[in-house]
Amino acid sequence: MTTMGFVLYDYWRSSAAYRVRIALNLKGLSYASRPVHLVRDGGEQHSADYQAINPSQLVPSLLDGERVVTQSLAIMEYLDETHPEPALLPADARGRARVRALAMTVSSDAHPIGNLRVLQYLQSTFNADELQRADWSRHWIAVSFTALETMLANNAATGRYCHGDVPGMADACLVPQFYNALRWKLSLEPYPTLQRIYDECSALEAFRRAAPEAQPDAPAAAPA
Ligand SMILES: N[C@@H](CCC(=O)N[C@@H](CS)C(=O)NCC(=O)O)C(=O)O
Repeated sequence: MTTMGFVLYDYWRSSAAYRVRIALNLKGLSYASRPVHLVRDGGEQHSADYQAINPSQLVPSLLDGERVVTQSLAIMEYLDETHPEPALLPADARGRARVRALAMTVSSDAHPIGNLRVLQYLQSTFNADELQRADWSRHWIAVSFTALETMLANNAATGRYCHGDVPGMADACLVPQFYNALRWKLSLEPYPTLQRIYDECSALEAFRRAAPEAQPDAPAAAPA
């Protein structure tokens, strides 16, 4: 089904926005992308206009008509409740708890400490240089990836994707974080299950269209 009326405040390299792009694509929901440049002019997320939409000064924000929904996980659950098919969460409570736990290992544990504003604060307040900031990012992604690898490997509920054979909310969180890991050149050898699921997802059109380099605001030659 295709529904008009969604506007996504987006940034090509935002992994939280990337999650929502995947979710919208998986559901076949069309949307208009409204890029918020996170770096130019000190970051458009800090402008008064954008703060009126999202006081957290973070992307993504989703406009559904007049209604603003923020927080990527809340947005994905909102989409799932308003457009149930295909589902991003399993039908059973235990399955939903597992998928949310996988998703939150990315969104609550790994992602916030590697966010742009954290890296900027490390630089401005503690003089952390580029190599130190890259080390920081790799370290915290590795901590969460170690947990995720254990949660996913040898678990009967893991299938072709994070939960069974249908891609869903956990995959929409894993893939963007895996993209971040590639960007920071984290060694991925210790995470064969994550790599396998990333490869499976990357073969799907919904994920390919959501990829940073496929976004309208991506620079022509996207930086590494
Ligand atoms: N918990 C939020 C996190 C959103 C977030 O951190 N977005 C990043 C981009 S991935 C951002 O806007 N960063 C801007 C900044 O750090 O100033 C969500 O899941 O939506």
